Amino acid sequence: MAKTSGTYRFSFGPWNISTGSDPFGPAVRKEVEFAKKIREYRKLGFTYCQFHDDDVVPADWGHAEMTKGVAKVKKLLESEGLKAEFVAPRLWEDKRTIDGAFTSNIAANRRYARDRARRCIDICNLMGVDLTVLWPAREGTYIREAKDSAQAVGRLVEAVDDLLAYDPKLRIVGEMKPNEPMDQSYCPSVGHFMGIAYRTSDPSRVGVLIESAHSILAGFDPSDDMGYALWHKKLWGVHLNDQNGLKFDEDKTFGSVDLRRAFNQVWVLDRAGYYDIGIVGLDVKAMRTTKQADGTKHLANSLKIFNYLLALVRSIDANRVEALRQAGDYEELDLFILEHLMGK
Ligand code: XUL
Ligand code: MN
Repeated sequence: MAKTSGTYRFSFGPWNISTGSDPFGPAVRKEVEFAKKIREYRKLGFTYCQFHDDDVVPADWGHAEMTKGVAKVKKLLESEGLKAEFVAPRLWEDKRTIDGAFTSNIAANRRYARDRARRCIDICNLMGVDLTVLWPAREGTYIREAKDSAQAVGRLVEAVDDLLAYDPKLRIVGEMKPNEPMDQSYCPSVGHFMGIAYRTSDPSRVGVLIESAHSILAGFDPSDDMGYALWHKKLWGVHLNDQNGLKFDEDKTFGSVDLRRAFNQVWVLDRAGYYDIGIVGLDVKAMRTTKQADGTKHLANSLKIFNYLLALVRSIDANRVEALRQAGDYEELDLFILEHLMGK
């Protein structure tokens, strides 16, 4: 990837402009047509799109139809000066994935998951991207006795290996989340997926995408998760957002719950030169109360907050931080950071 000298590139997915439906109520905003969503990207300051396979073309299209459909989307992106960041297989909506995809107890359903994921890699190739994301949404259980947990881990390794073999140029990132929709995921954290990555046939092509809300739901600080993955040189994607405590995955505007926690994420990313490594994805959701005309504000606002925090990260007196670290004066460091955040 070309050096961008400190300049970040931003992405989101079409699902981030949503109708506001939730498990307890229907849509409150009209579905925005796909091409119209794509035309919003540049206006909002974004240059990369994230896709699920069926955001690009329906999952039941045959090869010829799929090839044509992908070419159409690629052309649309090009006409807007946009690029795809990744295409991810949506392995959680089809009836064959009700009880898991790669870890289903039913062999035919595991084959469906494998074939659907391979087809997604075909779409990646047609779109000209070398990156896919595995969010193992249903690779877990509602009750412990439902599956063999040790066997499930092996099945996840096999699934990743299958894709690595299917395309020798492909890079795969796992996006881990501890729960929701399942009671308990088999791969709940960044560290869990890292263990899997190192057991695959080519660990150099397996990394992670860290979502702030998912780390918070697991009880971790997202910036520490990022530091962990960065040391391993495996942080190839982020989904920045925010989360108010341990409840359903909220996908709130970046920094809207805990500015200092958001500041720390930007700090860790910027110190590691993430701008040369990956793209900043903002996996944020509008509040249900948001009006149709304001259905993209959460995206623009998240990007704005990122840039405000970036300015704070870059303007902090790093020598003072280091001196306070050396002195072990964390009370003073605490105040120094808070004052910096408050513009004092
Ligand atoms: C799920 C989640 C997904 C993935 C893309 O919580 O974050 O939106 O990011 O499938
Ligand atoms: Mn996400």
